[in-house]
Amino acid sequence: MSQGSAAAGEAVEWSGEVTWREVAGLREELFDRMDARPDGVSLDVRQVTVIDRTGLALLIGANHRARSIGRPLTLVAADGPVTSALSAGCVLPDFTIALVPGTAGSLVDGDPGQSGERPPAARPSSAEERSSGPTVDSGAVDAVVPSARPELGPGSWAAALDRYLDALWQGEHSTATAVALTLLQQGAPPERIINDLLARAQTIIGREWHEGRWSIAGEHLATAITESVLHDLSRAATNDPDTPVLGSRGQTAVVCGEREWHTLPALMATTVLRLRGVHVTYVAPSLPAEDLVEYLLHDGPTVVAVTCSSAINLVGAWRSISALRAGGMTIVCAGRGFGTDGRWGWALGADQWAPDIIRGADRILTAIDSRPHPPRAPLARTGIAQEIHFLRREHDQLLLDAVRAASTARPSLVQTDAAHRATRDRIEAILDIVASAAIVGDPAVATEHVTWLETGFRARSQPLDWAAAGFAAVLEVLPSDLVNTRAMTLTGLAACGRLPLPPEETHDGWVPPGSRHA
Ligand code: B12
Repeated sequence: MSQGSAAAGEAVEWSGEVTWREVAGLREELFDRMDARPDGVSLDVRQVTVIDRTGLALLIGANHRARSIGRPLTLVAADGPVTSALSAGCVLPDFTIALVPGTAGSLVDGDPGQSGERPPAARPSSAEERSSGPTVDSGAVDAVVPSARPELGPGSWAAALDRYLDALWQGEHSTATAVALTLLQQGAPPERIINDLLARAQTIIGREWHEGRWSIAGEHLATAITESVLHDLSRAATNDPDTPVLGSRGQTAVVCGEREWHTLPALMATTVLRLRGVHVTYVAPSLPAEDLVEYLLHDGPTVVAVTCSSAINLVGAWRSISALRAGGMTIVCAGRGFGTDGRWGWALGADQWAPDIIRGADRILTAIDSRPHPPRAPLARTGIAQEIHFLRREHDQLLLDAVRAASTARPSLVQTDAAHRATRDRIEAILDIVASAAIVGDPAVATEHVTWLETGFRARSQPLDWAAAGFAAVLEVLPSDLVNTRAMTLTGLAACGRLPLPPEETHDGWVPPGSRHA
C-alpha cells in the first residue's frame, strides 16, 4: 500500500452502503470516470457505512483495471469498513490510499438479504478479519447467494469477460474469482457464468496460445485458475436454497473419451448438471473403454456424455462410444473434437450431440427421461476396425519409423533435443489424425489439421513445409493395405501443397512426395 494525504485526478465519492444492491451502478460510474480521466480518479470512501463482498470485489476489480490501463486509482479512506474489508481480504497492500483519520460505518458478511438491516458491528481485530472477514477468495464463498435481479445485459457479460481474461492474464486468482462471484451475486445463472464466462475464456486463451500470443505456462496457469473458480462458483451456487436436491433429476455420467486429457470441459458440464439436481459420475481423464463401461455398468446410468476436445482423440472416442453402446447406454457426445456441428460424433455412433454446455445439460435431461437403448453393435465403416486395430497395436513402431523417415529426409527436424521432441509429438498427432479421419470417413479431419498446424507455424515463424514433411513420413511407413488411412494421409499431404515454398527446402533438396513441389 502506498499512502499519501492528497489524491490526484477526478474525485468520485461513495457514501452509505456499498453492497450487491448498489454495486452495478457504482461500477458503471467509476469505470466511466476511469476511462475518461487519463490523470486518474480519487475515490473517496470515507462516508461508506457498509461494504459487503460484492463491494470489495468491485474495488479489487477497479484497482486491477486502473493498473491495466495505466490510470491511477487512489482511495481516500478513513480507518473504517472499506480499509477493514481490504485488509481482511489481504489486498490492502495492493491499493494506493490517501488515509485520512476518522471512522465510519461497519462491515457485513456478504448476505445480500441482511446487509441493510444489520446494526453496525464492531470492527474485528486483524486476526479475526483474516479468519472470518470478507474476502473474494475461495475460502469465503459459502455465503454467496444469488439475488433475483433482472437479467444482465450483453454489455455486462462482455465487460465481465474482459475483466476475467485480464485476471487470467495477470495470474490473479482472487480477481478472477471475484468477477465470477460478482456475476452470481448480480443474479446471473451459474450455468451461464460457466458457459459464457469460464468456457468462453478458456476458448479464447486456447486460441491466443495457438496463435503465439500466450505461453504454454500462461495457459496452464489460466486453466488452474478457471478450475478453482469453477469449484468456488459451484460451492456458492449450491448454497442457494432454490438449487434442486442432488439426485432429484436422475443420474448420468460425464466421461472423457479414451486418450482425452481435457478434463475441464467435462468438469464444467458435470457442475452444471449437478446444479440442476442430476447425480453425476464424473470419469476423467482418459480411461480404457473396457474399464469405463465395466465401471458404469455397476454405477447404473443409462445416459452418458462423452467428451472429446481434439479430433486427434476420435479413435479413443469411438472406442468409448462403442463400449457404451454395447452396454445399452444412450450417448450424448460433446466437445470441439467432434466437429463444429457434431458430425464426427454421429459418425461414431453417438445418439445426440451438444453444441455447448447448457444445451448439453438440456439434452442429457431429456435423454434421462427417455426410454433407454438396448445394447448395440459399434458403428464402423467396413474394413476400418482392422485398420484401427493395426494402428493401435503397431503405434510405437510406426511412430519410431516415421520419425526416422522424417529425420532422414530433413535432418534439421531432429537436430536438437527440443526439435526431436516436437517432431515426435507432431508426427504422433498426424498418425492419430489420419486414423481419426479414416474412422469417421471425412477428409476434412486431415485438412483441418493441416490448417491448424499452419496457423501454429506461422505464429511461431517456423517453416511451413514441416506439415508436409510429417504427412510424407507417415505415408512412408503405413503399409499399403491400410487403404483408408493412407487415403487420408494423402489428402493431408495434398492440403500441405497449398503452403508456400519453404526456405529450408532449397538447402537439403527434400521434396514431399505428392505435394505441388514434386
Ligand atoms: C486447457 C487446455 C489443455 C489442457 C487441459 C487441462 C484440463 N484440465 O482440461 C492440457 C494441457 C492437458 C491440454 C492438452 C492438449 N491440448 Co489442449 N487445450 C486446452 C484449452 C486451452 C482449454 C480447454 C478447455 O477447458 N475448454 C473449455 C471448453 C468448455 O470449451 P470448448 O472446448 O470451446 O467447448 C465448448 C463446446 O464444445 C462444449 N463442450 C465441450 N466439452 C463439453 C462436454 C460436455 C459434456 C458438454 C455438454 C459440452 C461440452 O461446451 C463449450 C461451450 O459451451 C483448449 C482451447 C479450447 N478451445 O478449448 C485447448 C485445445 C483443446 N487443446 C489443443 C491441443 C492441440 C492439445 C494437445 C494436443 C497439445 C499438445 N501438443 O500436447 C494436448 C492433447 C491432450 C489430449 N490427448 O487430450 C487444441 C485442439 C485443436 C485441434 N485441432 O486438435 C485446442 C483447441 C487449443 C488450440 N486452440 O489449438 N490442453
